[in-house]
Amino acid sequence: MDSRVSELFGGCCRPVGGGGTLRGRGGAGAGGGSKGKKKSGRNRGGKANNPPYLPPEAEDGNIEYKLKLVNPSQYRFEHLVTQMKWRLQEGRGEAVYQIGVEDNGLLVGLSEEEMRASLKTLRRMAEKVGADITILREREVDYDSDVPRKITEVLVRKVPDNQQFLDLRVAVLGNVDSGKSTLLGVLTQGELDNGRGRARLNLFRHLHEIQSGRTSSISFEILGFNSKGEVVNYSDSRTAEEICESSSKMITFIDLAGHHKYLKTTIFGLTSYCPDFAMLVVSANTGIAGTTREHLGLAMALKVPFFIVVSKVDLCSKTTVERTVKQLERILKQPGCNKLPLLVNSDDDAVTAAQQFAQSPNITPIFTLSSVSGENLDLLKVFLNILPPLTNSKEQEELMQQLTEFQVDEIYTVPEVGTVVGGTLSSGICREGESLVVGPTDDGKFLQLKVCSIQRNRSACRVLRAGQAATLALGPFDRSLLRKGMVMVSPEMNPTICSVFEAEIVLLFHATTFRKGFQVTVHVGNVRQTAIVEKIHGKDKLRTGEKAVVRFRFIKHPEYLKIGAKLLFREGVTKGIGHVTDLQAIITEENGLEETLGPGRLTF
Ligand SMILES: Nc1nc2c(ncn2[C@@H]2O[C@H](COP(=O)(O)OP(=O)(O)OP(=O)(O)O)[C@@H](O)[C@H]2O)c(=O)[nH]1
Ligand SMILES: [Mg+2]
Repeated sequence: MDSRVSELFGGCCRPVGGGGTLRGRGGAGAGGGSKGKKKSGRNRGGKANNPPYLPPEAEDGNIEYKLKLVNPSQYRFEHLVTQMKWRLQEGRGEAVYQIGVEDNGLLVGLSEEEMRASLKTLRRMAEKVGADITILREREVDYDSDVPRKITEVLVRKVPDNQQFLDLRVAVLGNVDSGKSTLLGVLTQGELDNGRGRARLNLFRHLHEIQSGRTSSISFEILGFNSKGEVVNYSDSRTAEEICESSSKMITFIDLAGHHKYLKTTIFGLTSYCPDFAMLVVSANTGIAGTTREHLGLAMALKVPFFIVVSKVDLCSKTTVERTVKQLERILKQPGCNKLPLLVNSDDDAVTAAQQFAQSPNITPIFTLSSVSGENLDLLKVFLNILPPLTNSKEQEELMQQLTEFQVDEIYTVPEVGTVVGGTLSSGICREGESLVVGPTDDGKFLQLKVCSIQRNRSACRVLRAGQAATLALGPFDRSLLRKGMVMVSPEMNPTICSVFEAEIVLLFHATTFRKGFQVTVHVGNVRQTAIVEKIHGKDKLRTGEKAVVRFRFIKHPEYLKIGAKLLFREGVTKGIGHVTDLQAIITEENGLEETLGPGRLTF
């Protein structure tokens, strides 16, 4: 992590001039057609009458180029179907086909007749693998020919089977009152806001339904898309269960608090719920204010790819909106951020944004919209519909092969159900009725328990797979033995726990100097505890921007940590980031070895 990210946390904004903002480069049509020629961007086609190109087709990933698919032989058809299965696997159930494009990226284009026949074949292929197709965009290419030729970009999405929809988590960040909850209310309920919190109220009522559920400071909202790419939300479904049943893809938004006094909870939301992406909401009329910069810094520090929504454009003039966008572009281009802003103004831009964003974490799409007038809301939906997962099926399979590990983020007592924990399955598979161990307790033990039932998105689920968030009912298990930050793992795992660990850190901001004896709140995944700085290797103090390997000791109880885990710490204005490099393992009778409670033996 670049230490210059500290500018976002504590330093001031340093404007830099120059270009670099991408304004809708178009995907299939980039550089093709009159619109494309005016645009700038990495994948641009080039001068007029020169053949426009996309980057050459990648072997892996979920994007396939096909020049044409006219009347394939049976043998070729079977081959095409196998290939589609592979592309869908790469995109965890989603693939994008560019028709009329050669493997080297040359945008050749097809006549209307050829395109019609090719799409017919594509539809047959999709049917064969149990998928639906949706046309994302069509473009004309006009170089070197009088006859108009077309490129068509098609989304292929598998119809869900057995709750196996694609599930993406998006953490929602931004200053207090920037319109986060309102935007989520509008997206998930399907009704516009009145500017006085009506959409937000809808959401609160919805929260009320799950009274025994999540805390009021972190809430979850779901937005589904069906295999045809249409929105599935509460406007036509009554329950979360119905939404899940009709969706092929589910976006779970993690609504976080904007106010500074809830920063700890907001950090917890970002570190423990493992969001795939973050959405930073900035109010057009206030611009970068309050906690915006800090939230941006958090997403950067935790390497969560983020996009930006400039909200409330109905409240101000075009000039004010432009000023806010410029302000954001400046901060994004600063050396500490090094991002390439991409302003989304059309459906075409939204498709490009989703594809480019997934390919390069440096691209930062910016939307300008209103939750009251609904302006540009559709562009955000187009983007969310196409936004691909960052891991492919193979990586997902590998995670599922590992031993079961569930992070405990929330604990509740539900009448007639008993103790319930909420959190994420970070590896393996968890089934109803499974026996696991939970810990570490204050004295470093792991306790046996049984998973009585599992719920995802408030509907029953028999099998939980790695990467999925859920609530698990533990029956009569004593709630007072549990705390946030614990893990529930397979009994055969024998997890390493520690009170003392080392981390390579960079101090992002500190008012004076950071030295031995200093106490900070450490966040590592779902672990949040005060730790004391025991040693700074090779130095006796650290200043802002400096790096070092530091030894920390948790002050209350041991924790389950992993080498390589991202770490974030803060105390007042002091902030730092890094990763865990070593653990001083505590070895107890319970994990099958000798008893050396307290500072134990080094395992490295
Ligand atoms: N005119 C207008 N008002 C909006 C828009 N979006 C939100 N608001 C209003 O702004 C106010 C604050 O919105 P919230 O959604 O509660 O803001 P928030 O970002 O969730 O705030 P915290 O949860 O406190 O961090 C509400 O009164 C909304 O009605 C918009 O696009 N246009
Ligand atoms: Mg809110």
